[in-house]
Amino acid sequence: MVKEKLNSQQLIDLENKYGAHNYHPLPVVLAKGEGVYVWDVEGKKYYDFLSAYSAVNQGHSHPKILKALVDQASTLALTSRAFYNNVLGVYEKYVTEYFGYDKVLPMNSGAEAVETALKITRKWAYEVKGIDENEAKIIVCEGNFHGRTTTIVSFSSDPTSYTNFGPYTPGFIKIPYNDIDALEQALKDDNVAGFLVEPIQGEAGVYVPNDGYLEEAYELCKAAGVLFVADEVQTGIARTGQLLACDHENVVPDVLILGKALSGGVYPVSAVLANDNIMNVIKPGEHGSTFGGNPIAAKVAIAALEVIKDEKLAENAQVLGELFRSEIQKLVDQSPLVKLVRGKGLLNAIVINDTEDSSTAWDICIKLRDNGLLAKPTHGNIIRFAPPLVMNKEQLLDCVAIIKKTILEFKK
Ligand code: IF1
Repeated sequence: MVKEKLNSQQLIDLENKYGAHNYHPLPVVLAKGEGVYVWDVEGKKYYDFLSAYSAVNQGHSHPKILKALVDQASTLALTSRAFYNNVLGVYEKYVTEYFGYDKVLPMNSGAEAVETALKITRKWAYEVKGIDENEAKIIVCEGNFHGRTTTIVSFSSDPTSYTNFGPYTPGFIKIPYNDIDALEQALKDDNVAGFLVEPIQGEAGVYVPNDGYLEEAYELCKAAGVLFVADEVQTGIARTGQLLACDHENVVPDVLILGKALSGGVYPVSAVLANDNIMNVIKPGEHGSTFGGNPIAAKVAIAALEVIKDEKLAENAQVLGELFRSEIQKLVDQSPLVKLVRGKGLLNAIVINDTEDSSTAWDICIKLRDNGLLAKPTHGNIIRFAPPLVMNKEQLLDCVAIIKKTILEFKK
C-alpha cells in the first residue's frame, strides 16, 4: 500500500482523534528543523521564535549534538544505574566543573529535576539543619512554573495547573515574586528549608525581577540557613545572555536545576547540581530513575555544553537581546497595540494592550505564522519571543521586521 503523504490538516485531525487534548497548539504542523528555521508539512519555512520553550538554544539539528546522539545510541544506549558505564563519570566530571559544583544528580525531565531538588532540600533540612521530621517548608513564588507533577502543581498559583489534581502536597509557603520584604518575613519561620525560585519567571510572562533581587534573596537565605534553589531549566544554558541567569547577579545557588537546552533539545536531559555538604544526604537506593544519567544523555549533554562555549552563545544572546529589545521598543512607541517589551538576553516577551482573556495575542501569533515566524502567547495577552541562540544579526533584524509588519498591519 503506497503511504500517501498526509497534509497538515490530516495530521492535526490524527492528533485530535488519538491524542489526549492536553495542549492547544498553534495550527502549524512542523516536519523539519535546522538551526533557527523550521518547515511545515507543505514545505513552508519559518523562523522558530519559541525554541521549544528554550530547549533548542543551540538550534535545531545541530550536527555536533546529533553526532554525539547517533554515535552513542549506536554503541550503548542504556545500562541503567545497576551497573557502571564508560560515559557517565566523564560527563559528571565535565558538567560539575562546567558549572562549579562538587556533584550532579542526573535526571531526565525538568520536573523530575525540580522534584529531585525538593527531595534533597527536605532531606538536608532534616539531616543537616536539624528541622523536625515532616516539618520542613519550602518557600516558592506566586506565578511560578516548575513543571506538572502533583507535588509541583500543589504549589502553583495557576488554577489551570492545579484544579482537580488534589489532594495537594503540603509544606510550601507562597510569597509574591520580586518582593524582598515578603521573603524576609517568610524566612522568620525556623522550619524553612529552602527557597525555590526562577531567576526570571518564564511562563508567567517573562517577568524580570528588579536588579539586585536575586542577590538580596540569596543573602537573606544564607543568613537564615536556608538553601537557595534556582530553577534554571528555562533561563539557564546561555538563554539570558549569561551561562546562568543567576550569573547576572553573581549569585551561586546552593542547588542548581537544569534541563531543556542541557541536551540542545535532541533528548530529555536534566540535572541537579550541589556541593557535597548538600548532595551527600542522598545515599544509595534513596533516589534514581531508569534513564537518569544514561550514556546517550551523558554524551549529548557534553556536546550541547561544548557548543554553548565554542559558539559563544551566551555572548550572542546578550548582544542580540539588547538589539531586539531596542528595536521592539520603537514598535512599542509607535503602536497602541503593544504595551511593553521585556526580557534578558534572548528570553523576551511583549505585552499586548488587551485583556488577558482576549484572543488578540493568539490572533497576532496566527498572523506571525502567516508571515513566517512562529511564536505563542504564554498567559493571555503576553507573547514570548525566544529564538535559538545561534541566530545572527541579519536573521534577527529580519524577524524584527516580520514582527513590526505583523503588529502594524494587525486588525482585531
Ligand atoms: C508545558 C511552560 C515554559 C520550566 C521551568 C521546570 C520546567 C519548565 C522554569 C519543567 C518547563 C515547559 C513545560 C511545557 C511548556 C514549557 C513552559 F509554559 F509550561 F511554563 F517554558 F515556560 N522549570 N517548561 O519552564 O520541565 O518537565 O517540562 O522538562 O508543560 O507545557 P519539563
